[in-house]
Amino acid sequence: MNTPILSPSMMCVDPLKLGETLRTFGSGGIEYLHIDVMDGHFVPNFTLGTDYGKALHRITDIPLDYHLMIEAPEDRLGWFDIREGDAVSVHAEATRHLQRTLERIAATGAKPIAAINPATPICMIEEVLPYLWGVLVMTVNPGFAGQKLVESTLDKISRLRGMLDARGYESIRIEVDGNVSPTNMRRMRDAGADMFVIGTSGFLKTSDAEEMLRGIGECRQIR
Ligand code: S6P
Ligand code: MG
Repeated sequence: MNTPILSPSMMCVDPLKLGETLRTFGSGGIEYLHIDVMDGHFVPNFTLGTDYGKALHRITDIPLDYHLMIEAPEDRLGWFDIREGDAVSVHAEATRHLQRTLERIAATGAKPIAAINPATPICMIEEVLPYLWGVLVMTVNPGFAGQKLVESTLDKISRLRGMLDARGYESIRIEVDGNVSPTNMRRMRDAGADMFVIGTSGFLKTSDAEEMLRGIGECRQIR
């Protein structure tokens, strides 16, 4: 099993405490910063824009984990400041050209991830396994923070882990996003997830640095 890694959701960070929070993430050894991009079409909301990642790249060395909840991502990758070492996820439901899009992401030096909504079956990504660094299993319907876990996604994570391992893709990461509380994180980890988006259900329920660091420590206990 891959070592668990953490990717806190930047849309859940208090924008007035951005600098302090990034320093806390640095102290906590945070591996990625999860950037939720919503277009008002694929999901019913708008969040972080194209300039946000660019700004973060100027002030931190922590790689970005772009989560593009946008239609036709293949035409819009160039709008983002994607750097080598970043991760980029695109939704299987949002593109007619998933394989091409994943190859375009890989060509930038970033790590390609295919994302699937709770109702999307894992067979949707079966043919693109050779092009993946990770699969993002949405554990809530995308669009908003603060939602409740869709319980059926736990079994889906187990089946996906089983499929990946059986086919020799043990190194493909399973990222989970939505209601990753400490309790749910344990359950998701047991099911085979190894990359965790932490938002308001986890250590981003607070903007207090010490409390946040304690929350990060709690996540690190989950091996
Ligand atoms: C949701 C988005 C997520 C949220 C995250 C919030 O559409 O993709 O990344 O920011 O799920 O976490 P929580 O703990 O509030 O569900
Ligand atoms: Mg997300």
